[in-house]
Amino acid sequence: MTDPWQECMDLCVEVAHRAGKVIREALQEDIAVMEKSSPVDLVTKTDQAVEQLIISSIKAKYPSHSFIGEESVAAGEPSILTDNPTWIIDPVDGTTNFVHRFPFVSVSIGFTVNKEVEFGIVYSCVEDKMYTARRGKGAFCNGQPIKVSGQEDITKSLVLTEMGFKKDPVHFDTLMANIRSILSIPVHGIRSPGSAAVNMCLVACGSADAYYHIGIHCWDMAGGAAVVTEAGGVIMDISGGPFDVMSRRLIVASSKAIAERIAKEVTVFPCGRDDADS
Ligand code: LIP
Repeated sequence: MTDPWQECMDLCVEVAHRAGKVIREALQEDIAVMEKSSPVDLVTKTDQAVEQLIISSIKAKYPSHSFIGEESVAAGEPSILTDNPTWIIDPVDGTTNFVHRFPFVSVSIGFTVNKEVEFGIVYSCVEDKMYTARRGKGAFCNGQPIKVSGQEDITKSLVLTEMGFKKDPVHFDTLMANIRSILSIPVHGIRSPGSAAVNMCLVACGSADAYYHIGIHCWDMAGGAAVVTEAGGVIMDISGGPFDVMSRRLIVASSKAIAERIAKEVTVFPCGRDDADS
């Protein structure tokens, strides 16, 4: 029996490669920077053009599918996840990195059916690393199998997190207090590469042992969720409950022990949901 979604995944990889080429070419030009929700929430014409390229290429073959794209939502489209086959797209994950030519910039695409992630791809296009994962069939980087570090001792772990955009006192003070709590365990270190999707893939390939974040979006997480899960990683809500791709928060880790310890240490602050207005 043919796998109905493999053809979609093959198209996804081909389109992501084309999108990555557009991003790399844009890095050679001047970059006009625009602001979204704040002076540190950036967007560029490349974000918008790449999302248009991805959605139009997929829609041409699958017109009945649904799409949730970061820049489409920013332009007023709803971000509602239904049972319909849905493509969840971040055209340039790590836009601030892109603007500064900091080399962690990725195209992130997750594909869901009945609200379950069937496959995910994250193309770290400056590094030219294509991470792919199909549900139940393993995770790969440029076609080579990848797996998490398997680290279970948090005192021997490298942890990733991000600073996000919100700088109001509640978010900022809690975010900094959480970093202090994690560092005080102690852990070997904390890093903030600046792309949620790349962060999840760094855990998936064993280059880091955990990543936690409150305040990102479904388009940052959907692609990497498949990659880290299929690489043998653990993915859960920041509270320790089940992961919810619309919840704007997550923990991924090399083991349940590390994920659960982070859930215990971190104080959660409210960040809304992607489907809150639906
Ligand atoms: C970014 C995330 C990053 C986070 C930023 C932003 P974008 O996504 O990948 O981890 O720190 O606040 O959310 O906006 O570049 O697609």
